[in-house]
Amino acid sequence: MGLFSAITAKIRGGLAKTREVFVAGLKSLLLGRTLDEATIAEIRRRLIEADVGVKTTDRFISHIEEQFRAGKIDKGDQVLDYLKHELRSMWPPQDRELRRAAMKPTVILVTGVNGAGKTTSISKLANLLKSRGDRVMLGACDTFRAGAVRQLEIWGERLGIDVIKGHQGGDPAAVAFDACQAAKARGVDFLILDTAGRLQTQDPLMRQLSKIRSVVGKQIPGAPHEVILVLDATAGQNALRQAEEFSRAMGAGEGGGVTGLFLSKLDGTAKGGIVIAVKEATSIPVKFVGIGETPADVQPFEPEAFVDALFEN
Ligand SMILES: Nc1nc2c(ncn2[C@@H]2O[C@H](COP(=O)(O)OP(=O)(O)O)[C@@H](O)[C@H]2O)c(=O)[nH]1
Ligand SMILES: [Mg+2]
Repeated sequence: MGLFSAITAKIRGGLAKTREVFVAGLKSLLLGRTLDEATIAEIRRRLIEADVGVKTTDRFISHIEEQFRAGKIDKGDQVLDYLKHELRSMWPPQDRELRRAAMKPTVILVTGVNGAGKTTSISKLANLLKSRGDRVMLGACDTFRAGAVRQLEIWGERLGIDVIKGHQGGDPAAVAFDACQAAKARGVDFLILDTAGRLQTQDPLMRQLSKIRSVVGKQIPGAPHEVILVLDATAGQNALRQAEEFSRAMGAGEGGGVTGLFLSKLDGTAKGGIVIAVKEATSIPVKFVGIGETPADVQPFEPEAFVDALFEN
């Protein structure tokens, strides 16, 4: 109970904008009100506006219309209860836990477009794992962007976590190789690899990512055990497209594909419905959400806590 309320309190803070704009709007529309067709149309508009996604919104709205026209519901409060209930049951007990290799180290490859929040999210993940008692190492495979290595190094210094690096402009796969060697030699539990931002349409960069994967796989059996795609929650529909296209570009199936999503910057948007749209658009589980700019601003994604944080006052 104590732990649960702590989680809820933190995610509540991160979802403040969404709650104040989207949910508060819904509540003022529905609480204590009698339902009519115009209100149902307005609910639809607000769900779409909050990035909930067309498919899910239409499913909700059809059900509400049906119930309303059949005379089974006539109050706004009943709609709110229905929405909360639907949202809570949307996520099957999916595998949201971070995978862990049978033999350490577990390798996590982090990818996404420029500015999505990869490096920041890595520091959060590293911090979280370290706080759970795991030994973590970072590999600075973003050799492309000036300052990228230094950015990761600074996080490493602050968190007391080793960072393996090469030189700027060097081969990122070579850094990945060195990082694997070091991770094995030092017996760490997790190796997290930062990579340069890329678009799923940039063939050379996607090939570079494949090369990193194959180097890592040769060094450590089954690696990378997780491929985490970082998506910027403020990017709306673009984030959804990235999820679809990255997972296609990275190849699905055994040993391939994106294994989990890190939805960053949820604190920076009033459209937290994106979490729902991502569920609608892809079968890749959201494993973490980012709710601020410091290493502590991370939450494992828990649907119950998420819905509670959205709807409770
Ligand atoms: N508000 C907020 N900002 C974030 C979050 N995650 C990352 N950022 C910011 O997004 C910007 C880009 O992050 P960075 O990690 O450098 O992105 P990268 O290019 O994908 O490595 C930085 O200014 C971060 O502070 C988050 O969860 N919330
Ligand atoms: Mg970066």
